[in-house]
Amino acid sequence: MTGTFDTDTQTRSHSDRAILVGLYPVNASISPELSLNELDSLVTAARGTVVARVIQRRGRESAEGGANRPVDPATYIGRGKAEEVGDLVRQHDAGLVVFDNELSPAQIRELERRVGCRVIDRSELILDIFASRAHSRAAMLQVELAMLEYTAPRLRGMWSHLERQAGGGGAASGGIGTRGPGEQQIEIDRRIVQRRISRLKLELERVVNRRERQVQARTGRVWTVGLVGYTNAGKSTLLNTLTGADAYVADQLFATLDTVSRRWAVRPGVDIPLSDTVGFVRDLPHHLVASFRSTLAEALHAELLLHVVDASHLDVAGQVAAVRAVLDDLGVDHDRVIGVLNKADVVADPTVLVELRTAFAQSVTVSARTGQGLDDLAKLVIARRSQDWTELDVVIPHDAARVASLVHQHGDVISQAWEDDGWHARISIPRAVLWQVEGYRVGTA
Ligand SMILES: Nc1nc2c(ncn2[C@@H]2O[C@H](COP(=O)(O)OP(=O)(O)OP(=O)(O)O)[C@@H](O)[C@H]2O)c(=O)[nH]1
Ligand SMILES: [Mg+2]
Repeated sequence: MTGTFDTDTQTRSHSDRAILVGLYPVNASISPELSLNELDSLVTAARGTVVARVIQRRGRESAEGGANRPVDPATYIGRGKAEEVGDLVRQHDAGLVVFDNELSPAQIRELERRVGCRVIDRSELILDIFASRAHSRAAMLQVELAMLEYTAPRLRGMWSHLERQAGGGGAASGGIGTRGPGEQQIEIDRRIVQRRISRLKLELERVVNRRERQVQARTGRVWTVGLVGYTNAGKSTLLNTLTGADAYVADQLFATLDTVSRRWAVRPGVDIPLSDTVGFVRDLPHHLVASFRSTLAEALHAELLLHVVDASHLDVAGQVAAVRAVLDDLGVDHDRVIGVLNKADVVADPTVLVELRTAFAQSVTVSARTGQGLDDLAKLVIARRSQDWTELDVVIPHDAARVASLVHQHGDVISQAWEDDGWHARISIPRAVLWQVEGYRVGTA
């Protein structure tokens, strides 16, 4: 798939030089600077360079206008401002204008005409990053699906525009013979797109189901932990530190697109499957949320979720709120979430941590980089698990191999010895399977 920016460094010229534009109400919930900082990081993640920023303010956010109300329906930011952006494009030799706001296909066309280069919005930029990062079959399917679903209404938009053109004659509009060839072509394109979307959805379901079965077969476990959080919060770093894995870590947005699962030895003899997943972002294009739902679902199935937070980030409260909104949307119960306040090593103001703690029912302050707080995290997780699990001593006779293998499949062996009368072990197992070993229990509980 082709990216928004030229990746070939030889030809990198004006096409990777971008200008950011944002329109914000005076009482916006997020500061325009912070919002554009994030857009800047997104452009960097797509291998572009930001050469200028334009902020446009408009009146207070009104109930009926919503956050996305344009200054002018045709140009979104107004003609004067569009002209200003056009001047900047020429002055900086830019090849792309990226809007922080969502634009309609008609607005994009009008703006491109006025500023003299390609115009995209934040959603399209995010789709572009995902497209260039997708490697696994599931991720590629999800990205293609999101892109097609993004394209489908645009084809519709073009179609209605042609319809208007063809139907210019008043009463005759829509009658036989008024359908132009362009319109027919778009109608066909739409059908092709719809068919492809259905096929992708089916295939995606198959891939995800297969993977779920593999994960289940591999772990055979009922109690797992999932990492969730804003992009760049440090989820993959935490996975690596805790499990010794080598998941890809980078100071860029959306470094991870796939779910990976590794064993985390929370204490000797006890390991728990821990899974990493795609990061969240404010106003994630809903097509992406929808198509990544299946990947997210894998992580969200976990009994316990660790919401990893970059406590050093300027907009940490906004990021926590954005993640929570997605979790709520996916029906995750807050009780199942522990806050992991990460990057404590670079938090300048400790009062931030105090405030953040109040946002979670339960939380722990850590640094995935220095290892600070990770013991506390493990203890917290063990404590949570012990609500669903129990520890006991058993003696299982050598001829009861079925029971021993049940213990190995579902539980953990904390200590063991083989003696004449059988296998002596201290084990930890889910309460759900306790009845199957109850008969072999020895000593006090
Ligand atoms: N100072 C500091 N930096 C950290 C810490 N944890 C992670 N980082 C850095 O934060 C950046 C992002 O880390 P990742 O682990 O890739 O973050 P992620 O949450 O997996 O991000 P995505 O996969 O993009 O969603 C990297 O540059 C890490 O080195 C930490 O505890 N302290
Ligand atoms: Mg990651």
